[in-house]
Amino acid sequence: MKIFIYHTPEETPTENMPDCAIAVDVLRATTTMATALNAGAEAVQVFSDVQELMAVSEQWPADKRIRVGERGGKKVEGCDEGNSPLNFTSEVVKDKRLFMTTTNGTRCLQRIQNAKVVLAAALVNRRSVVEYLKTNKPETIWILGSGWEGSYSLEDTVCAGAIAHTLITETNSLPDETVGNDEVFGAVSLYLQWEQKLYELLNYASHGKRLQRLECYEDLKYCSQTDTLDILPMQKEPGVL
Ligand code: 3SL
Repeated sequence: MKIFIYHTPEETPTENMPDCAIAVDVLRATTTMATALNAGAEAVQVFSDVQELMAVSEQWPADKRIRVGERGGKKVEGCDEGNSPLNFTSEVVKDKRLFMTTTNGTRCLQRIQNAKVVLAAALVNRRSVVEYLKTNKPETIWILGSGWEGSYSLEDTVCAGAIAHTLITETNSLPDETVGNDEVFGAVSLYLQWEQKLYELLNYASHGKRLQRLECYEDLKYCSQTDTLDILPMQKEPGVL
């Protein structure tokens, strides 16, 4: 296995897709996807564009769909829900499809939709992702941070580091065998420094501060938890997990 970490979708190569590509958006898109699927959602279908989301979801039975839209941290007008993972309880999502667009996370998934296997990861489901990788041993693994509009996100890097560190240590691998780029060393070091204080780190992150300004304090707490959900969001067809 060779692990490569890319901090943003923009930095990620567009060719030679890996055996397994993993999108990370700890705050909050991939945390929300994991939460909704764990609560029994039928699927999550991602869009970069609100108009397209509205048109495609219109073809779906109204009682079986939830339109999820976020821009700048706020709910998009006309959607049923914004991007707070706390709203996606089984009462809300059971057997329904989420039609979802967010500022960065859904775009990140679209960037890698042609990889052989596409997963969505967050801190909450780190263990499930690591177990999948340990069992299936994909030859090349890309872990992508969603970032914020093209720039680096601390919370995505620490999650990428958490996945890489756990995988490397639990497979007794040597760095020369597993580390594909320098970003892996940086992300693992970040994780090792903050692993006991992830909530604090998320509050220092620039998007954490943006969510504080929007009074999403409980979301920050929820998203900073590690290994709380036993769920592996995996793409079934391009753009649908
Ligand atoms: O950028 C995204 O995809 C979102 O996760 C951002 S927010 O946390 O919903 O503001």
